[in-house]
Amino acid sequence: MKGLTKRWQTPPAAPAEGNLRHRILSARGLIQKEEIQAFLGPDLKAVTESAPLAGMDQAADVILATLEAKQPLVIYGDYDVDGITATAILWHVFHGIDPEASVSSYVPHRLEEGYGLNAEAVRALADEGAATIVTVDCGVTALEEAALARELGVQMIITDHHRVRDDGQLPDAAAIVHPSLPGQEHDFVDLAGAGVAWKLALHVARRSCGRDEVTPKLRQILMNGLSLAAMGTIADVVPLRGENRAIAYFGLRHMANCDNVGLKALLAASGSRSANDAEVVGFRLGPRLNASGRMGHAASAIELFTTADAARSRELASELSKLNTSRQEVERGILEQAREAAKASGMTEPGSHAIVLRHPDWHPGVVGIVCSRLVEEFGRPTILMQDDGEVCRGSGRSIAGYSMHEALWHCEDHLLTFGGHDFAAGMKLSSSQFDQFAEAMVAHATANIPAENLMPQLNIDAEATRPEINMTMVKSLADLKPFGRSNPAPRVLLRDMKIVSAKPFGKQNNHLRLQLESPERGGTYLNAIWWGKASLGKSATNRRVDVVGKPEIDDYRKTEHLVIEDMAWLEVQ
Ligand SMILES: [Mn+2]
Repeated sequence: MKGLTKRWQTPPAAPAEGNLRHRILSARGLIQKEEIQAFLGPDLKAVTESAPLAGMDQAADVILATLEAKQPLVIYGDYDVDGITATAILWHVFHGIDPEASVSSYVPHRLEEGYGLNAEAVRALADEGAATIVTVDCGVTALEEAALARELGVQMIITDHHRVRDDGQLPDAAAIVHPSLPGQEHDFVDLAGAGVAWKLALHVARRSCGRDEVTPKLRQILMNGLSLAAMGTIADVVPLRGENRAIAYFGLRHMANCDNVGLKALLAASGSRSANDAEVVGFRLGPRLNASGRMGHAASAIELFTTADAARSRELASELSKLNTSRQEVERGILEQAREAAKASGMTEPGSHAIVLRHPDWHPGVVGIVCSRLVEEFGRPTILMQDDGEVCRGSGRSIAGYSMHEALWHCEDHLLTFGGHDFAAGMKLSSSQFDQFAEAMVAHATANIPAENLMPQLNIDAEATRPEINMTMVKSLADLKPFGRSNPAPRVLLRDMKIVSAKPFGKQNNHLRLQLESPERGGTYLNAIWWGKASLGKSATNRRVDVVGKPEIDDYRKTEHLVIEDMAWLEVQ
């Protein structure tokens, strides 16, 4: 089915029995009573009582021995939210086990060093006397760096959740803690780096106590860490099911009581008192933390979560907010230029199924976010790069059903380095190769993406009737939170609604407020809003439509309403 702006994916054939919430759960594969109960009422035991991850015992041996011998231990992190929170989780638990322990952290510079373990950093840490390096959110493909660490006499413990190398080779480390090592898969393989770090932290804490029941102090540290793990899990966009759902659910719930001064300062700086919603992490906290890596150095985000000094934490939180504001400004500038350039290049026309552009002034730490916006706007995979005259550096984002990573493999002759996955990737190439690269990418995308796939897909959970969208039902849908990947906010289809009124609203009058009448033409109108669609305006009034949206509570009016995502005209005018 086709709407005005998206392809609709309606729920499979026979609609399930029961009320709207039941039908939504059933569309998401939750059918048995026990499954539904477990989903609606998560249990942290799913995380704390499941089998240990591969490598955890060996890792705990090395870590506890290092702490006991008071030898320097370095946590080697990453500059995104997942890596930042994972670093802070281990830092606090190790310090909790021994406040005198020599535990520090290292995070590579996003633009200068790039992602993952690098030899120069390993060498520098070894020179400074590190006895043990514990990676988080990286390292599982770092064969050479692990070999170097061994040569330098540093014990390397790798904790990661990224895919292992295609050839199956693993680094020669003292321990590898990972949820999906071939042949040693954990019951739940989709943990984020912060989830892996939290489970290791719990295991080490238990081992240090000699039993499963840890001390009250360590318990508090672990609960605070769970709030950090929730942030990493949500920000890394891993599926919010199974153990991840429990981590996100309990970590968000604990956030209001979390006594990490940095997290408190960050909540205050972002104008949120707590973060009971995954959206607060996605839209407020996450971007501020990521801004450190993109615009400055992620070390300041790690300091935020590890300092005990409240004044310093406020200073850091406000610094992150400023970096985020300048990131937004830079992003706006690139977006305007890139949008114009994309149109001018003809890459948004039929017959060109990808956008590949470069510019000398585009900030390589920000282009990835702009790619996402262009993908949304033009429905095409997009690559944007900064060209410094010699080398082009940039990022790409793709659409469902087209692997950016595979596309880059196809164009590897033109590339110096690249890495990533299906939806997102980073790459570097010599400026002289740019034109050939762009041509090859656009040709590959055009040949491999059917034209109809350029329209983004909208997955619908269930059909609903007007009376089903009521306060009681909408409130009960909140039990499905936290929403995120693999558990999005429920989306329903209402058929044959009549638009009774449609008026622009908002500061810039760019949104649309509507009233919809049900096919029975009785009962109360359904209030609805459609963000950014004021242009549809009066022409919509009196028309009949099928409409897709998310039932929500209008906080201001204290009633249920539908946040519209798309509609389809039922008759031609
Ligand atoms: Mn990660």
